[in-house]
Amino acid sequence: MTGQQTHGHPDAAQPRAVRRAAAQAERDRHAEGRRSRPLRIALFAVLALVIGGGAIGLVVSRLIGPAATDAAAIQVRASMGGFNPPALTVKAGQAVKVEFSSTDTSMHSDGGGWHQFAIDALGINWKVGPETTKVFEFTAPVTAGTYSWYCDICCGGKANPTMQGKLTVTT
Ligand SMILES: [Cu+2]
Repeated sequence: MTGQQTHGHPDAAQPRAVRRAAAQAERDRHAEGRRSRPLRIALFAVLALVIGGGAIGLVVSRLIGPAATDAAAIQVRASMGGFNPPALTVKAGQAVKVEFSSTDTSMHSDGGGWHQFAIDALGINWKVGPETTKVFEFTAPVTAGTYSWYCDICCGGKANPTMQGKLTVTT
């Protein structure tokens, strides 16, 4: 019993200290509240941007496929939906660089995400795997004309109009 009473004296001083600390904490909280509201909004905006941007980026990357590795090359992207672009125009005799990509994933049961870019008359037969990009080169014929290209891997093969495109050679 006496042991507890010896603590009586420090205990008596504590409430004042506690009150002071509480008042200080209250003032701090007010100051904090005023300061951190715009800060919290900014933080939220940044978080929303990062998360939203990441999600959008993921969707976009799924739609447009792998990033181009050669900015100087003509970009041709293939998916089950078709070729993008579905037509190209080049100059006769021109050295042409094409970056060909597949935007489809390997989850596609029809072709496994592989696509082809073939022009029999020009000896072109390029293939790319799922979500893969590859740079190819060819020299355009010296005479003007139009050539059809096709993909015979997916979607019923080259008979499918979505798996076709047109190369126009101009003089
Ligand atoms: Cu295809």
